[in-house]
Amino acid sequence: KDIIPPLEQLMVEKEGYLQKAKIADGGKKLRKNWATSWIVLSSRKIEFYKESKQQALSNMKTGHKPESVDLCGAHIEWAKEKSSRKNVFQITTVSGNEFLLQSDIDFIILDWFHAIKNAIDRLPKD
Ligand code: I3P
Repeated sequence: KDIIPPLEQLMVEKEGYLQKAKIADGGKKLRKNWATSWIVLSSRKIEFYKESKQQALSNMKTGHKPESVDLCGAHIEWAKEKSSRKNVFQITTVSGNEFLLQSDIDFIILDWFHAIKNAIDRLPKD
Protein backbone atom coordinates (compact mmCIF):
# COMPACT_ATOMS: atom_id res chain seq x y z
CA LYS A 1 0.00 0.00 0.00
CA ASP A 2 1.22 3.51 -0.76
CA ILE A 3 1.88 5.82 2.17
CA ILE A 4 1.29 9.45 1.25
CA PRO A 5 3.79 11.67 3.06
CA PRO A 6 2.68 15.03 4.48
CA LEU A 7 3.27 17.99 2.14
CA GLU A 8 6.14 19.29 4.32
CA GLN A 9 8.11 16.16 3.67
CA LEU A 10 7.81 16.73 -0.06
CA MET A 11 9.25 20.21 0.38
CA VAL A 12 12.29 19.36 2.47
CA GLU A 13 15.10 21.65 1.33
CA LYS A 14 17.91 20.40 3.53
CA GLU A 15 18.46 17.98 6.35
CA GLY A 16 21.39 16.87 8.45
CA TYR A 17 23.05 16.85 11.83
CA LEU A 18 24.22 20.00 13.62
CA GLN A 19 25.02 20.92 17.18
CA LYS A 20 22.09 22.84 18.64
CA ALA A 21 21.50 24.81 21.82
CA LYS A 22 18.21 26.54 22.60
CA ILE A 23 19.09 29.65 24.61
CA ALA A 24 15.71 31.36 25.00
CA ASP A 25 12.07 30.32 25.03
CA GLY A 26 9.46 33.05 24.52
CA GLY A 27 12.07 35.65 25.44
CA LYS A 28 13.06 33.83 28.64
CA LYS A 29 16.72 32.87 28.82
CA LEU A 30 17.52 29.19 29.11
CA ARG A 31 20.66 27.47 30.35
CA LYS A 32 22.75 26.60 27.34
CA ASN A 33 22.92 22.89 26.66
CA TRP A 34 24.56 21.80 23.40
CA ALA A 35 23.35 18.55 21.85
CA THR A 36 23.40 16.92 18.45
CA SER A 37 20.14 17.41 16.57
CA TRP A 38 18.77 16.05 13.30
CA ILE A 39 17.57 19.19 11.52
CA VAL A 40 15.02 19.34 8.71
CA LEU A 41 14.54 22.60 6.81
CA SER A 42 11.46 23.07 4.65
CA SER A 43 10.13 26.24 3.04
CA ARG A 44 8.67 27.80 6.16
CA LYS A 45 9.93 25.89 9.14
CA ILE A 46 12.76 24.01 10.73
CA GLU A 47 12.19 20.85 12.70
CA PHE A 48 14.66 19.76 15.37
CA TYR A 49 14.78 16.08 16.24
CA LYS A 50 16.62 14.98 19.35
CA GLU A 51 17.21 11.55 17.88
CA SER A 52 18.86 10.15 14.82
CA LYS A 53 16.89 10.40 11.58
CA GLN A 54 15.99 6.73 11.82
CA GLN A 55 14.73 7.08 15.40
CA ALA A 56 12.88 10.24 14.42
CA LEU A 57 11.10 8.47 11.56
CA SER A 58 9.97 5.64 13.78
CA ASN A 59 8.85 8.08 16.50
CA MET A 60 6.82 9.96 13.90
CA LYS A 61 4.67 6.88 13.34
CA THR A 62 3.70 6.96 17.01
CA GLY A 63 2.71 10.63 16.78
CA HIS A 64 5.84 11.90 18.54
CA LYS A 65 6.41 15.52 17.41
CA PRO A 66 9.74 17.27 16.88
CA GLU A 67 10.36 20.84 18.02
CA SER A 68 9.11 23.01 15.14
CA VAL A 69 10.33 26.53 14.44
CA ASP A 70 8.27 28.94 12.31
CA LEU A 71 10.63 30.87 10.03
CA CYS A 72 8.15 33.65 9.14
CA GLY A 73 9.66 36.89 10.43
CA ALA A 74 12.62 35.05 11.98
CA HIS A 75 16.15 36.46 12.06
CA ILE A 76 19.42 34.69 11.41
CA GLU A 77 22.86 36.07 12.24
CA TRP A 78 26.34 34.91 13.04
CA ALA A 79 26.87 34.85 16.79
CA LYS A 80 30.62 34.79 17.43
CA GLU A 81 30.22 36.41 20.84
CA LYS A 82 27.61 33.91 22.11
CA SER A 83 29.91 30.92 22.34
CA SER A 84 33.49 29.79 22.75
CA ARG A 85 32.84 27.45 19.80
CA LYS A 86 33.59 28.35 16.20
CA ASN A 87 30.97 28.57 13.42
CA VAL A 88 27.95 29.51 15.52
CA PHE A 89 24.87 31.27 14.21
CA GLN A 90 21.64 32.23 15.91
CA ILE A 91 18.03 31.98 14.78
CA THR A 92 15.53 34.19 16.60
CA THR A 93 11.82 33.62 16.03
CA VAL A 94 8.97 36.11 16.26
CA SER A 95 7.82 34.25 19.39
CA GLY A 96 11.14 34.98 21.12
CA ASN A 97 12.75 31.57 20.82
CA GLU A 98 16.52 31.64 20.28
CA PHE A 99 18.59 28.78 18.92
CA LEU A 100 22.32 28.48 18.36
CA LEU A 101 23.48 26.10 15.65
CA GLN A 102 27.07 24.99 15.19
CA SER A 103 29.36 22.70 13.24
CA ASP A 104 33.15 22.45 13.35
CA ILE A 105 33.12 21.97 9.58
CA ASP A 106 33.14 25.32 7.77
CA PHE A 107 31.33 24.37 4.57
CA ILE A 108 28.58 22.55 6.46
CA ILE A 109 27.70 25.53 8.63
CA LEU A 110 27.97 27.92 5.65
CA ASP A 111 25.57 25.79 3.60
CA TRP A 112 23.10 25.73 6.48
CA PHE A 113 23.38 29.47 7.11
CA HIS A 114 22.63 30.29 3.48
CA ALA A 115 19.85 27.73 3.13
CA ILE A 116 18.04 29.06 6.21
CA LYS A 117 18.67 32.70 5.27
CA ASN A 118 17.25 32.08 1.78
CA ALA A 119 14.18 30.40 3.26
CA ILE A 120 13.59 33.33 5.63
CA ASP A 121 14.12 35.91 2.88
CA ARG A 122 11.54 34.20 0.65
CA LEU A 123 8.84 34.28 3.34
CA PRO A 124 6.49 37.14 4.19
CA LYS A 125 7.70 38.99 7.31
CA ASP A 126 4.44 38.48 9.25
C1 I3P B 1 28.01 25.88 29.82
C2 I3P B 1 28.61 24.87 28.85
C3 I3P B 1 28.51 25.38 27.44
C4 I3P B 1 29.14 26.77 27.30
C5 I3P B 1 28.53 27.74 28.29
C6 I3P B 1 28.64 27.26 29.70
O1 I3P B 1 28.19 25.41 31.14
O2 I3P B 1 29.97 24.67 29.16
O3 I3P B 1 29.12 24.45 26.56
O4 I3P B 1 28.86 27.25 26.01
O5 I3P B 1 29.21 28.96 28.14
O6 I3P B 1 27.99 28.16 30.59
P1 I3P B 1 27.11 24.47 31.88
O7 I3P B 1 27.16 23.15 31.18
O8 I3P B 1 27.61 24.42 33.27
O9 I3P B 1 25.79 25.13 31.74
P2 I3P B 1 29.84 27.22 24.74
O10 I3P B 1 30.27 25.79 24.56
O11 I3P B 1 28.96 27.69 23.63
O12 I3P B 1 30.94 28.17 25.00
P3 I3P B 1 28.53 30.41 28.21
O13 I3P B 1 27.89 30.52 29.57
O14 I3P B 1 29.65 31.34 28.01
O15 I3P B 1 27.51 30.48 27.12
